[in-house]
Amino acid sequence: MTPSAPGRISELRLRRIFDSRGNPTVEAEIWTDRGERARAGAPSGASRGVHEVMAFPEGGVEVALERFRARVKDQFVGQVLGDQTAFDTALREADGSPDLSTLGGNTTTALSLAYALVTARAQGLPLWRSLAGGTHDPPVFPALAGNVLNGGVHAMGGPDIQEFIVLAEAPEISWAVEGMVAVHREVGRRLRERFPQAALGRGDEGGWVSPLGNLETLELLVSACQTIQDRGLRAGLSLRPGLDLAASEFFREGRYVYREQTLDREGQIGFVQELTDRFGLVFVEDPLDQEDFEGFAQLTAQVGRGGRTWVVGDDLYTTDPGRVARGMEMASTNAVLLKVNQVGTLTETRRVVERAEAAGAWTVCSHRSGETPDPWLAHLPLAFGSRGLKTGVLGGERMAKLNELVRLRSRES
Ligand code: 2PG
Ligand code: MG
Repeated sequence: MTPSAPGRISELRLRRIFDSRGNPTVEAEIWTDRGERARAGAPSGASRGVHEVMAFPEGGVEVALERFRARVKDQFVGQVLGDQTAFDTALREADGSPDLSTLGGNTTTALSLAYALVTARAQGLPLWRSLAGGTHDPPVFPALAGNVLNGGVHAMGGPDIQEFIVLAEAPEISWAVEGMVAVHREVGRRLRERFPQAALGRGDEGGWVSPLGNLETLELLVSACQTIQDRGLRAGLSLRPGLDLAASEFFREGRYVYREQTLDREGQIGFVQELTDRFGLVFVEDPLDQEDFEGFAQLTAQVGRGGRTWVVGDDLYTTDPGRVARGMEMASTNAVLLKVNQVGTLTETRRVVERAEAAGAWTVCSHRSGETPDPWLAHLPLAFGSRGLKTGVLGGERMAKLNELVRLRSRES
């Protein structure tokens, strides 16, 4: 970031908006003394890790707005653009609590992003280039992780496993999008065939919700991926299956309680390993409870070797630099999920990227189940050099990120 970037903040606003689930969240808007303006909204999770910062202070969005007026609004006027670390540090200080429970992590996330965006605008750069220090390198596009079937707390009914994912990689980013859409459609077609009379729907992230159990849902996903892969839509397009188990959501008193079975820790590790081997899963997120660094390490040693399968920590880490450092030391995972509002600022998210990178682990930037139509998420994998972007397949708020990638690609061509 260039400290000599032009301009200063002349005005900040925070307002209440609604996310894709209809829940209230916040959007920040920042103006500069040279007339630039940018705004950013913050998303919200449903399967939240216990170590995430507080999205809002006690009392919710209204209290967040009051605290913003008392602690940020006037105090931040005059700050220079172009120093993200200084801005984010000042936000942390204005909050003063370790879990951001004064301002709320969604308030700081929206402000941190609005500041990054207005800086980029002032520099005449796309967000990702600005965050990458004004680099002239061509962008490297991520693999896409798209949610094809929803379960757990993202669906009404459906399997216990939260997300049945297709991991799409292609020489052209728009081919990867097409591939994910084709798998989603194929699954829809098969569900209709199998349940001709049933009312079928979609979950919070646009994936199908079906009456099938965990294993049958996975079989359906795997077979649909194979069918579309075999169709050879585009040269070099790879469509492979994965899961976000979000296992903390069905972990009760030391056991993993599924509809069909209850497993202890060793049983769960064995079960996930078996699924991974049998179905060729390439992406396995939160296979174990969020406190089980050791269990993650056991599984990673078995299925993650050589990067065969991405073992991804989400609730395990909650984008917290300290927890990621611990996981990297223990080789708990070979990949780290990044959600800015789990930790509250871009600066701390970047710190996590550095920790993961130093350990040779990949990062995956991620949406939340309650999203806004903002496209800023699409810039983060390019800025941070992340190997993946997890942002769903269908739904306007998901497609907004995918279309932004397509736009960034066409800008380069
Ligand atoms: C997850 C996310 C996004 P939520 O668990 O990875 O898919 O869900 O936003 O509800 O935490
Ligand atoms: Mg997750």
